[in-house]
Amino acid sequence: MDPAPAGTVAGEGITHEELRLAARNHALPLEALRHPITPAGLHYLLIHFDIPDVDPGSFRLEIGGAVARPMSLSLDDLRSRERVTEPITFECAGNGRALLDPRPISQPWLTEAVGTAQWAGTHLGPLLDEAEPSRDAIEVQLTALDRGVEGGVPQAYERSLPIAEAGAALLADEMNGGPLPPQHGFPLRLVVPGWYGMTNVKWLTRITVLEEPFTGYQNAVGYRMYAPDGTPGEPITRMLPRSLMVPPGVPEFMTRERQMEPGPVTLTGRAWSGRGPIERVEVTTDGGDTFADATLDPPLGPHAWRGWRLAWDAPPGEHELASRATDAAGNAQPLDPAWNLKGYSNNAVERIRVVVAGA
Ligand SMILES: Nc1nc2c(c(=O)[nH]1)N[C@H]1C(S)=C(S)[C@@H](COP(=O)(O)O)O[C@H]1N2
Ligand SMILES: [Mo]
Repeated sequence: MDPAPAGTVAGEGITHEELRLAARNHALPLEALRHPITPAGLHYLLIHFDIPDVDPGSFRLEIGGAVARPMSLSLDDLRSRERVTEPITFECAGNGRALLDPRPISQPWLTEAVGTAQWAGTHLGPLLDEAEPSRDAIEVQLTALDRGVEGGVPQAYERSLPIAEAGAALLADEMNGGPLPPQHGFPLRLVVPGWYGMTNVKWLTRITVLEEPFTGYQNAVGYRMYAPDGTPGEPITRMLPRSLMVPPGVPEFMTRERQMEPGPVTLTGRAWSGRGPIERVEVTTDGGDTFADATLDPPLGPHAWRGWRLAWDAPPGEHELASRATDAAGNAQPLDPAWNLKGYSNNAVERIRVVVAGA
């Protein structure tokens, strides 16, 4: 075969299938980290199948299974209940996947599958109490209206959640003060603070209380830490700590390498964890040889990312910047990724190359 023409790569790089997923499911542009609340159009997206077409007039949320009083609720019924609004950070469990080597073939996220919106709705806890789960209830099964085939299995998107965690979940019908956009779950979705994104079931239509563990695809097969030999391991639950930086300077179009002038600059970013409040963010400007503690902004809320900042007097030359978050439970971001077969929970630090003029 002829050599690949200059500027092209044969036999490497992402596949067209991954590219199609990446174009459907976009990430947060890193400069959008400057917004404490992510504008809806900049929030990352992950949709396994197609966005379903849902008629809000005939929509019902059914609550059934092992309960004394099954319920069927319209959107108006849900809106008449006590309302809460909260900034909540989401991150896809596959964030960081495309940085693993070898790369698990799936949605090829780099580091930016994250966003924080103001989610509003009503808590699931009081509704579940009214439905009165049986004493043997252990999980709630969450069934959505989008359907497709994954791993050869025809399915509606469905996840389960331990019933002990369900009370804190929000049945959200608003994002950033408006109705849910179609791509974010219109007319109703679940939001489970602190968990990786897959638990935030969009287009939610049925909640089934279970006395046995759910064995559906997205819990039993998907979203587990797989060993290299394909053995499914622990299920994916809460987010590990991660921090990201607003890249300073301006990017080179293709490489995104940053170019900037020498002198004082404030590096800023955001950090989050689903396992405890962020306690510390350290920043390196020399590729990890030394770290300095960033100043943390006041918290936005208990389940939202926390802003951080650090003054840097940028000297001429090439530098590698990175930030590392630690949460109150003592979990810290690793400098290098931990590999797993499906590419979940890679919270290794992000490295940003910067070229400061004047060398
Ligand atoms: N019904 C349904 N809910 C879903 C999904 C889906 O494909 N279908 N994707 C999940 C995944 S993997 C993630 S990361 C989040 C993404 O939420 P967002 O697109 O609103 O950011 O939604 C979750 N809820
Ligand atoms: Mo996800």
